[in-house]
Order: sequence, then C-alpha cells, then structure tokens
Amino acid sequence: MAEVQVNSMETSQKPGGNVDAVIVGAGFAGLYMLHRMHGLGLSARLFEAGSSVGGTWFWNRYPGARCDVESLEYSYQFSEELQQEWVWTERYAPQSEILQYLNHVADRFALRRDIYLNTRVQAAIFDEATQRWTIETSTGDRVSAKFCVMATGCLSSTNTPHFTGLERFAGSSYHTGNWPHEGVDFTDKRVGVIGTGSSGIQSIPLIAQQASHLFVFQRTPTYTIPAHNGPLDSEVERAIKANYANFREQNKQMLFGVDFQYNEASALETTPEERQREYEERWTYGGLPFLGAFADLLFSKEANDTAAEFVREKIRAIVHDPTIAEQLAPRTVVGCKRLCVDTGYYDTFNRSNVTLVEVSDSPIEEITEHGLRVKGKEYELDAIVFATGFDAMTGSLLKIDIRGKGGRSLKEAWAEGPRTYLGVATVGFPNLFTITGPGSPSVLTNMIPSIEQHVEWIADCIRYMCDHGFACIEPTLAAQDAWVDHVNEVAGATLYPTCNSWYLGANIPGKPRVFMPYIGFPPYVQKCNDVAAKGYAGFLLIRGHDGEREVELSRG
Ligand code: N01
Repeated sequence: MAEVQVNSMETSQKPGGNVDAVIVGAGFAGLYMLHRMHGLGLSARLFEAGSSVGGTWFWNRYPGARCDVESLEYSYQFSEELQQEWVWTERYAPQSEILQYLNHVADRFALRRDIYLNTRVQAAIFDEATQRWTIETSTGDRVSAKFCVMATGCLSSTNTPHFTGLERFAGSSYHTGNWPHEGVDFTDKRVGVIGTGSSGIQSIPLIAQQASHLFVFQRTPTYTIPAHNGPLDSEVERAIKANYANFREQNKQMLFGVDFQYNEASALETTPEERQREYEERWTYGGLPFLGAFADLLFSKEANDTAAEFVREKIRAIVHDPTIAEQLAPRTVVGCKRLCVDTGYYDTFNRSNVTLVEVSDSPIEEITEHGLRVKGKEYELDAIVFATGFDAMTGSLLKIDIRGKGGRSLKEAWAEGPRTYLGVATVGFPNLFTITGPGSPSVLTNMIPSIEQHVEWIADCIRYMCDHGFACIEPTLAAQDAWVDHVNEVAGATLYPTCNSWYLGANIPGKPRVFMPYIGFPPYVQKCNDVAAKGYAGFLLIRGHDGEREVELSRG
C-alpha cells in the first residue's frame, strides 16, 4: 500500500483535537473498524456511550440473553489466531461470554488506548470549507475528523412505547435492552412482561422460574424454534477449526451469510410426508436453519403456510390448555418477523404461575400505580419488563444531530425513510460511513461477517482515497436512487413486506414504512466488490481544496 497521505495529526491521548477518523460505538463493528484504522496507520478515536466495550452485548443483559447464531459462526474471522484460540463453551453463546470475547478482542488488538467510554456522541457536523467533521460529545469535547464512521448498531435504540400512567407505577420497571448490570431478582415478585419478540421469548422462561407469578402481555404471537442449546460439541469444534477459512467461505455463499443447511427443493413440490420429515428434522436440530427447509418458504405464502402449520401443531402438542395453545399460535408468515430461537418458551405456559394476557384486540389501557390495566381489569404487579424492542436500523443514527452539506440534517434527508447507497453512505454526507446501515444485508444475515465485510470495504475505500489523493467521497444521487429502488424491488419479491415488522419500521408510530435491510448477502458482496473494483463506481470522489477537482466515477 502506498503511504497514507491523510494527516495523522496526533496520537489520541486526549478527547479534543484533530484525528483522521472518529468511530462511534464499541460493539463488534466499532472495535474492528478501530483495528483497521490502526492497520492503515490513521489516528482514530472511538466514542462509546457505555462504561465498557461490547455494544449490544454490553446493554442486553436480561435473563436468558444469548445469540441465536451458533458460536462458531457468530465471531470474527479476520484473525485466524483469534478464531483458533478462542474457546466457546456452548452451541449458542450466552451474553456474558460474548461480552468477555469482545473485551478480549479489545485487549488482544490493543484497542483501548483509543476508546473513550461513558461518552455519547451528540452531534457530527460537516464543514464544507475544511472538508472535515466536527464531532461533539456528551463530555463537552469537540473533535475534528476527516472520516466519521457510525458503528452504532442496528438494534441499540430501545423502544418503550408510550403507555398512559407509566410514571405512576410504584414498582420497578426494566427494558430488556438496558438491563441493570447487577441483575434483577424476581423472587416472590409479580412480574409483567410486555412483548414476545426474541428478547421476551428468551427472558420469559427464566423470569417464570423466579417470579411468584408472571403475566405475559402478548400483542402478536411469535414463531420460535427450540435452540437445543448445550455444551459445544468438541468434535464439531475441532472439525470446524481444522478448516475454519473454508467453513467461513462456504457460509458467505449462503443467502443470509449463515449456514442454514439450505434445501433447494420447493415445499409445494414435496409430498406431505417428506415435508413433515424435513420440518421434523429441523425442529429436532433446532434454531434458525428451520427457515432453510425449503427454497420457497420466504417467497410463496402457500409454501410458508406448510411451515406455519407445522409450528402451530408443535405448539398444540406442547401447551396443555388448548385455548392458550391457540392464543400462542401465530397466524402470520413464518420468518416475516425475525424467527425466534428459544429454550422452553411454549412449555412455560404450562406452569401454574404463568398467565398469558392477550392484548391484540384490546391494547394495554394504562399503567396504574399498582400494575397494568387491560380490558378494564387491573393486573397487580411488582415489576414490569418492557421487551418492546428497538427503533431499529435508523434510531441510533437519527438520535445524533448529524449535519452534512448545506447544514442539512440526516433526519431531513431520511424524512421519508432511509436513503443510502449500499447502506454504507448517503448523498450529502461526505466521508460519513454507516456500518451495516439501512440498505445493507445487516440484520438479515449473521451480523459478524456483514460487519467485517463493511469494515473492510470502508478501510479499502479510505486507503484508495489516500493513495489517489481524494479528500472526500459521497454517493451520486443517481446511484443512491437506483440502489434504494433495487432494495425495495428485491424485498417486494419476497413475503417480508407482508407483516408489521421492525424491518419495515412498523413498530415505531410515525416511522416511514420502508423495508430497510437488503436481502441477499452474496449478491450484495459482489456488488460492493464491483463498485470498488471500478474505482468506486456510483460515488463522487473529490480532491482536496488544493486539487479542486471533482471526479464522478459512475462507470458501469
Ligand atoms: O423486540 P421485537 P426484541 N403493547 O421488536 C411488543 C434481535 N435480538 O427486543 O409484534 C404490547 O422483536 C411487540 O408486539 P408486536 C433480533 O433481531 C436478537 O424482542 O409489535 N406489546 C413484540 O412482541 C430481534 O428481532 C436476539 O405486536 C408491544 C415485542 O414488543 C430484535 O433484536 C435476542 C407494544 C417487541 O419485539 C428485536 O427483538 C434479542 C405495545 N404497545 C433480540 N409495543 C438473539 O440473538 C411493542 N410490543 C437471540
């Protein structure tokens, strides 16, 4: 690589001043981005609102929090030594172990010297005269940076719906996405959990084991497949580690970048007996590969119905009370909302200390001093757990006052929904990169390879700019518009847009209804590679003020 031309103004011993790059967020994305910045020889600062590194895995400490992608896949692959030396203990890693892993990564790659904890980025303002970003933090610091990389995560801005009377509640309340570090003891407590997405489904069985009584307030029943979690099989670990690079490469060729053991067959062209056998095998195997049972499950409603009915039958078999079983049985498309992976979820409703309260046809009316009211009935509670999710994909970005060219805010630019080129950059916001931003596969993949692919693409892009003397990069409007249309077109060919999911922003009142992730990891990676190979086709590359030349690279 040619020597980097960007000024490495200073080593970052203090939060103020000038640096080459500011990174926001110390989760998987931010940590790796910082490592790559070090590799490029750039000065970088990473600001993190939390009191330690870990991102999602720092905040989401609710009972039962664990990843629904298997440990040997949900980990970095950029370092062969790291992936060989780290030992996962369970098939699906618990939150605490992933947090430990990320702390290990921060130490192993000497990242901490550039990480500023307990520091929330409040604003990022682009100055057209200097072609630099000014980043303002909650600690009152102002840093000037050539590049600003948002590694803010897709699911990090918690959503607590507006409930009348919440402030009156005399008990304790918690959000799964911002769980007390010291843990919560629910022994002898009457607990209400609102929400039955992944966080609710993981926490409900464990809270039920502690609480004197648990009320689950369900608005939409969710499909969940048993995890069959357990100690990591050492033979499986040995086999994968013996050929890790190959294993990773194969998984990158999968639609969601993860080993779903895809079956190419159509559910509709398979006999009912074979279908049943396929679903049964996958139920027994456990987890998200259930969705790989047939190629048309996410494209044909009729095909999907066969999988949906299979899960409903399982619920009927597990849950003793037929009325409760029917209430728990979803009627929507399997996988349209994120499929959940559980340990003992449906079985929890056989416990005498658990009550399912349907709130689909009659919303929670209010929170009272002593509990919560539904259909005129007050449920007395000592604690309420909001498992009510996140303002996904855009929430954390739009919380920051990001202003690009002409002082235009990202909020204005995305007023009708997020608009990006490749999910990584936005017109009018030069040198601002969004790792796993809206318009990229992100949440519809194993997040870690998606993060690594973005980080590496961004690092290569910065190196290219340095090598060729470009000061700024931003997408062309034509490339961005075409990409947004393409993201929608791909989604439109699937069943994904047919339900009120957070992928569409449907969980946040007033949020524009736009399908945000891009479906298809392999074609996406190919597109990013092509763009880079063509000298960043679809981007406008701008020389520094000394050069005063704009080069639009829209070849191909
Ligand atoms: O949030 P969610 P989550 N009244 O949005 C309900 C990832 N994740 O934190 O469906 C009553 O899925 C809402 O009801 P409805 C994963 O990608 C991964 O559980 O809108 N209920 C829903 O049931 C996941 O998809 C892991 O009708 C209300 C629930 O709250 C994403 O994070 C673990 C309500 C929210 O479910 C988000 O999951 C955890 C109201 N007013 C999370 N408002 C793993 O890796 C909302 N709800 C395993």
